[in-house]
Amino acid sequence: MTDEDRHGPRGINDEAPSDGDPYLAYDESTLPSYVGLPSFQKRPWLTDAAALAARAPHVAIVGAPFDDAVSHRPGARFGPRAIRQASYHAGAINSLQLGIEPYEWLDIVDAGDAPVTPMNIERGHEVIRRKVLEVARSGAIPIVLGGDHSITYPSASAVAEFVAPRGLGIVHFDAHPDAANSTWGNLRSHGTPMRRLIESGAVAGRNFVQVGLRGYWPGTETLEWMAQQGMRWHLMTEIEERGAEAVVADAIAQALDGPDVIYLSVDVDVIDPGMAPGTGTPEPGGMLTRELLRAIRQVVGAVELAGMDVVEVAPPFDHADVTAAAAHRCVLEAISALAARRRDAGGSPIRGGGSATETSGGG
Ligand SMILES: [Mn+2]
Repeated sequence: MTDEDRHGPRGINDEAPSDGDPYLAYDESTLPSYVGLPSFQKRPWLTDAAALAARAPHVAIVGAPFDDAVSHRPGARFGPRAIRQASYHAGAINSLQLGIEPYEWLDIVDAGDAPVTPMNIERGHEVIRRKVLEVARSGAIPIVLGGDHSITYPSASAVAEFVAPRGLGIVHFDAHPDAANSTWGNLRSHGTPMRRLIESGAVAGRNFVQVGLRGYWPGTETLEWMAQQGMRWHLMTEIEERGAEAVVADAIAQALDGPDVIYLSVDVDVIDPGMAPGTGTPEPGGMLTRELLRAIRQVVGAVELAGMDVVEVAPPFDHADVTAAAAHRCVLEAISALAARRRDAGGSPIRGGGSATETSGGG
């Protein structure tokens, strides 16, 4: 242990301090996850655009607490808070899956929530679009916590605008394709964002790749439209037959067939509702949580990630926070894979970023 470490904030697995005031031994980042403000993983809460631009973090969490566009059970507006709280870790984290401590390689902040208000879909989408664009322009990869899936329209539009003229591919995990033209006449529902993204030119249909589709929706008219756009999709039955890893490898190649950067959209309802019941339109027969977490490591490890969202966590229908925890780990897996990419590309570790000491809240 170095001198610097000895005099820095203590983690819960460090020995008791032998000097100084023991009652001041822990700072905000190393106190337990249930103490203090629930920013994502207790990362610095940095909502101001100028401060964000000055810091230029590698990754910024963005909340999109919006669910005015759902067709069935509401509640995803409470998703960002539930996901932020679904952690028992404080201080540094160590990915056992990837053998890396992400904060040693990436500066990660929580940029707060887009300033949505209820009962106004257009306004909600516009403030989400602006917030995500602001984060992308700071140099950070935005990781957006939904919110219903309609938020992918403004969020991925902002990322597409930022990366232009480079093309953007989308890998989309979901039970549903969300590519209908309208839902009871509404063009901005959570059943339509993927069609809007293709129609607006934000992403080419042939680079829009969906994984995990199943159930009884949509009808053939929508599927025909999707095929006409060149969209590629992989049904849950294909995962059952070929295994997720082979299917996800195909999805990555299809999304990158032209573009060289990827937006990853994860609807938590791609997971079987037995493992993720807290969602608005549950569809039995989905992926295992562990399959999805592995798939996220696979995607983020293989592509240049420009943005990501995790959506449709509806806490009122959750049990024991199991769905929120799955969504939270989707984010941690992506962060860990981003860190591993930086390391494996010969990048340098960083110091600080809010918590430099070794600590963990295992148990
Ligand atoms: Mn969806």
